[in-house]
Amino acid sequence: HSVAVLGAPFSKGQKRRGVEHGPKAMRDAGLIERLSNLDYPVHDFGDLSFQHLEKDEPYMNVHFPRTVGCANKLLSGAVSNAVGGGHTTVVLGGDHSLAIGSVDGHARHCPDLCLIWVDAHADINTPLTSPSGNLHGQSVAFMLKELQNKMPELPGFNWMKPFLSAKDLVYIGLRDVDPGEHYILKELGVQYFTMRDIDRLGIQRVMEVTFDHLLSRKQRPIHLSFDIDAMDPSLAPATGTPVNGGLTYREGIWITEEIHNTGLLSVMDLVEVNPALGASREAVENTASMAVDVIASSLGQTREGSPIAQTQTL
Ligand code: DIR
Ligand code: MN
Ligand code: MN
Ligand code: MN
Repeated sequence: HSVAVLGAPFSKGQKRRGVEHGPKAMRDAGLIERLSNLDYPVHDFGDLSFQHLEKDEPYMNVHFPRTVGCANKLLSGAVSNAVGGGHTTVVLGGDHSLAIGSVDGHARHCPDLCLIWVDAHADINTPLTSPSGNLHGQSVAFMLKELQNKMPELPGFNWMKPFLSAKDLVYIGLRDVDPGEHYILKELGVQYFTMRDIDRLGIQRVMEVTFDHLLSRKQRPIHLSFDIDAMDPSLAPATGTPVNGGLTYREGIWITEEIHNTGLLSVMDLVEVNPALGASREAVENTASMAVDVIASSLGQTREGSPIAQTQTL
């Protein structure tokens, strides 16, 4: 097994500048060295370069549709190539709209994938329900087959078709869901765990039910889309839309350790680290370091240590 790292310095899925520097912040926090300590080769493919589109007027209420669509088309191809090359692939965001291309590219190679979305937000607004017009709050709506007839045709998106069923998706960490999103979640019967559910059940049970829901019929590749704002803002302050009452450090790492232990993680996104938004340098470094811990533990870094690493030093 090998790991591919792909930077996606993209920010037009929302309106705050700075999130395009997320990949650099995570690399500066030692991401590649940390992954090199695990026991497989790491290929850093660097950052993609996305096109600037001069004319990209809003369509309905949606901002930068052509720019976001075009960037996601590029990312989809890159992720599809990396997965096709046999790599477990890590996409560094960038804002969460890039999950559209990341999951699409993954699905081209692995049509039976399932999706675990760890986020304070459901990102399932349609262009019609979106209160902000930001595409990072709509990513999942572009993927779902069940929402096809609720999605207007957006300029920039004619290269893709919805590919995911609502039953193949689980949310963890929700605590800021818009009314239109709540309606969609209920109507489609999506499995989701809010922070309240985590309080009630405990994170261990939440992960058991998640895997029951997604994997009990058959083992299949997992796409983990991890928005750093799922974590409590005390741990990850440098992000665009922080919401109080998030995951503790130990809940966050439990989620990723359990996903690693399935042996099925195929692609992960780590998004919404915005180094321009920390109140201090320390706040930015803490956020990037949290993101690196989430990625490393998704890929097999353990809290109990590993026997192989130990023999090498003896
Ligand atoms: C809000 C915020 N639901 C929207 N979404 C965010 O704009 O649709 N997602 N921040 O991460
Ligand atoms: Mn290789
Ligand atoms: Mn998100
Ligand atoms: Mn979010």
